[in-house]
Amino acid sequence: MMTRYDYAKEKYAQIGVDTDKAMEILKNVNISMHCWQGDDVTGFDHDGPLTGGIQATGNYPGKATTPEELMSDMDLALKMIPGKHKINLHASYAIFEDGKFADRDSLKPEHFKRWVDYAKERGIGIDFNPTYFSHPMVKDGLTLSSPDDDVRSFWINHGKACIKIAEYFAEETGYPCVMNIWIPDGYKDIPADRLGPRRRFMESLDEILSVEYDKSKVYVALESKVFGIGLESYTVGSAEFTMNYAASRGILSLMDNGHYHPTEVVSDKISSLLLFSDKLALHVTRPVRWDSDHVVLFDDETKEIAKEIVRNNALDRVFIALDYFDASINRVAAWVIGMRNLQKALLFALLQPAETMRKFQENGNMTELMIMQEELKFYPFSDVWEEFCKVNGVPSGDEWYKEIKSAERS
Ligand code: RNT
Ligand code: ZN
Repeated sequence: MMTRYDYAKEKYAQIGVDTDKAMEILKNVNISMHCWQGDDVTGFDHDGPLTGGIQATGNYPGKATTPEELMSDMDLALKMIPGKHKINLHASYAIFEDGKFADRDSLKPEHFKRWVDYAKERGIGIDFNPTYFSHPMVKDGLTLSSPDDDVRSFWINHGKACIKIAEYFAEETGYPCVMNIWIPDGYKDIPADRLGPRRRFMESLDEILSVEYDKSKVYVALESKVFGIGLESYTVGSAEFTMNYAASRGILSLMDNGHYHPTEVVSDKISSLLLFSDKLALHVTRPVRWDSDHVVLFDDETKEIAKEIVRNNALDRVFIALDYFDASINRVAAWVIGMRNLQKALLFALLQPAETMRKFQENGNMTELMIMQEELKFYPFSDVWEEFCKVNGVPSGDEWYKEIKSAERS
């Protein structure tokens, strides 16, 4: 008897799409799962509030409060996500054994040894982020662009320390480490000087990057932003700043799809970046009316981003990470939903007859292109997804939630 998958396979084969091949490719795409969804971006190195113009809202019970809890929550999530992935850490998730605290400017690889052990036991890589927020040395909302020499040098030292930690991650795990720099710096109201802070940011970054590191193991990225809460009028690390900086210094641009004006889309930016740089990095999120960092869904823009990566043959040039923090629903489920949705979007993209569609466009046959695009929405995509889950040993449908629900921390 034909299974649903057999039927889907045949249906896709009729338009020249090989479903087995698509699943094989998807299996090897790793997505970087952000640790900060598990504890509302809190970390283990401070008691203060989340600052930097970002916010996690909601008070669903069961937030992880210790490294053990966070690690076991991440394990539970990873168990429900097909394939092998990476984890993405922030410097604020340093683990201080025996109460031996180190401030951000003096963090050492040893403060991340437990994370390395975690990754090695699971055979996965680690990406990293210096943490330029939630700290008393963020003065007047400024870090690397501050006019105060002490503030700037504290944060420059933080950046340098993080490069060394990123290198340690790469060396220990055997996987390259993407180290993404994002600073919240900006002003709530109209500044008198827009150039000065940006010049200081540029010089601070140059100093951080003067540290020697192995460029085949550590990929430094720079993330732009449009505005933050309380920092609405001016953002030092704007899109123009970060893209020009990254291009001129040979580091990666990181685009977060919550960091643009609401009608601007990252999916349209990817091809331009790919023409001018070898690699780029993404934070995939879901901005609802603003940079709200909602859980990633299987929605149009996520699909469009995935299509751009797949169609441009760039799965090995784009580092994909998730970035959202929803405290209003089960946090483990939030990870699973977002990771699986991104995978679904990639699979959806892999199941398109890209060449046929490109020819329609080149021949000016936009009518047939539209028909094809619409038809594809009704192809038996879900049967291929189910099969993908099955062959990768994870529950399909919403089955996965049962175990997570029963593991809920009271
Ligand atoms: C903030 C940026 C940044 C953070 C994380 C926690 O707007 O998106 O990437 O969300 O580093
Ligand atoms: Zn981001």
